Amino acid sequence: HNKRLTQATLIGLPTDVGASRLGAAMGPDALRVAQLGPALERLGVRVHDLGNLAGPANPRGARDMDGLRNLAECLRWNQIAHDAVLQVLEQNRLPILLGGDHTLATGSISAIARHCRAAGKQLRVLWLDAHSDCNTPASSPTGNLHGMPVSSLCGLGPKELASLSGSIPALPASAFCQIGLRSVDESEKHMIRELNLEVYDMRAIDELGMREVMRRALAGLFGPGSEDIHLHLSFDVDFLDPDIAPGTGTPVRGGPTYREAQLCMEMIADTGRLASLDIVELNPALDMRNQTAELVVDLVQSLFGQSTLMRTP
Ligand code: Z70
Ligand code: MN
Ligand code: MN
Ligand code: MN
Repeated sequence: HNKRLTQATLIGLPTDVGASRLGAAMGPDALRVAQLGPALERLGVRVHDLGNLAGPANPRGARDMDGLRNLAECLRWNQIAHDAVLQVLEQNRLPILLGGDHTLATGSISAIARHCRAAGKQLRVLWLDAHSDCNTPASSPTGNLHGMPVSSLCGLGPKELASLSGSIPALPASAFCQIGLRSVDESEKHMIRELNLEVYDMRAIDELGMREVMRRALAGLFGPGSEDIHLHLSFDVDFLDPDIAPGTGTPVRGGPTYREAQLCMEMIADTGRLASLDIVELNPALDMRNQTAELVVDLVQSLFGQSTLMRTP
């Protein structure tokens, strides 16, 4: 049986400053209403909840001179995310960031990269998303910063965001693996090639099956030599098919089914290497009776080792 970190800290970051639709700011509370903490406790995880951290309101601003929306507020929220995640890692606990929009992954993964650099650990980031989130200020069609965290972390975003980890780039592009893509801007297609990002789009999932995609994505995370790898999961709720997960701001049809998503989470759990998690882009204002939050909690249980036939600790 896998030994895993059993002390987790929930960090609520209620903001939607990186998105154009309002509502992701209510994500943390919807996850609490869906009993995320107690669900993890039942699996033997000791859960501490920091509550919702405070940050700037959403000014609902227009695009600035660089074409960006709410850069100052995004930067502040990402500093808050960075500082909270770093502190939790330094306590040897597993941070679970409750977003909030996906810009927050810039702060969270910057802290994780900083922590891994200091601890001599290798970082692997699984990015589950319908989108590639690798626009730059120059390429973005929308100016929304939740479309740029991957390029920021790879050193190509707005420099205030790109420098949060104390080093540019925060991590090598080869650390990323993106799964579930089905809405990629032309500019992002170019960036995926430029960065040589490892990507499994929906076509790859259809052709290879989720099992083979995850086998490839998780290669090197099992057995001897993998102890020094920190596995981070950045889970954008719009990864899931909107038929089962309507509660998100930018749904794209043709996503993973319930069963594919469960297998994905179970295979990540099997590595025993998961050391941090972002749950982002849950929008309760667009949900139906909290079903998307409940689905996310169900999937997170699999991610933390819930299985049909194996006993829970
Ligand atoms: C588009 C952009 C995006 C999330 C939408 C969409 C980006 N590529 N990311 N929803 N999570 O605006 O850059
Ligand atoms: Mn550590
Ligand atoms: Mn995203
Ligand atoms: Mn997305």
